[in-house]
Amino acid sequence: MRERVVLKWGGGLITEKDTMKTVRQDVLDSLAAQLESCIREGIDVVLVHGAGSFGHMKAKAYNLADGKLPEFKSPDGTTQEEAVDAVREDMLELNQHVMDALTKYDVSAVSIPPHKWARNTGHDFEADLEMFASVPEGIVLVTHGDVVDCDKPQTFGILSGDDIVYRMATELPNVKRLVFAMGGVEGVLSEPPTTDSDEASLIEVLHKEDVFSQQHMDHIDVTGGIALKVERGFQTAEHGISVHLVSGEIDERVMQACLGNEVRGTVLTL
Ligand code: IP8
Repeated sequence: MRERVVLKWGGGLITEKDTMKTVRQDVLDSLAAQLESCIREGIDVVLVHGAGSFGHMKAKAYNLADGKLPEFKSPDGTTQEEAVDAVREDMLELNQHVMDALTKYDVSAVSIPPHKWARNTGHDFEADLEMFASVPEGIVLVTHGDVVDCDKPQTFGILSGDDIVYRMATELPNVKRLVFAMGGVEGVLSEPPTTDSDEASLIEVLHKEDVFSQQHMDHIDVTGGIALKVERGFQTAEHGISVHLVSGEIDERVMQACLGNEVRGTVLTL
């Protein structure tokens, strides 16, 4: 049986995070080419991508992460239900860019949006991941962060790709590695990348008990930023799976990490 790797392409990597619905085509092309090399090297990849500016901005504007708010009124008159549909559409659009990039590099892939197979949010969301285990060798299974239906009274909520990768990595057979490809950073930094201090340095090996200061950009990001990746990463590592956070913008680091080669980034260690 071929080794399996679960790979997350961060939304902040594949989109311009501050510009509504803008993809970074050069980055998508490079990531797709690296993924193709991985398949050629004989590993199977499950790909989960984030939302970036195709999800977080509208989700924030219409408070979708908090679920149904009976008193909610938006300045433009859009209801939360309309916003749920709009964000799902936008995510399908981003997913299409991802699928097109994969096709361009001859990668065969199938995609299923979480609002069709998952319910509720957080790492214990409800889903039967069995169906994903039967994807044939060499075919990349693709999914992404999404707005999913939730039990009442919440009714809907945001399911992050970071929660999905944890479940895929720990429930699908033969997963050896989880790789987070990120934009703007080379891994986990000792200081937030936005501070003026020169102190921010890459933590190459992050131990579970290590503390690091992290500024969560919650004015943009409705899910958990780097802190959620690290938390889900350690939960994954507890199942004996290696977890690596790397830059998706430099050289072929994502490919190297997926192949299990040593590469600059952050490795999580229990
Ligand atoms: O970017 C968030 O997914 P993430 C999904 O993987 C939406 O955390 C729709 C904001």
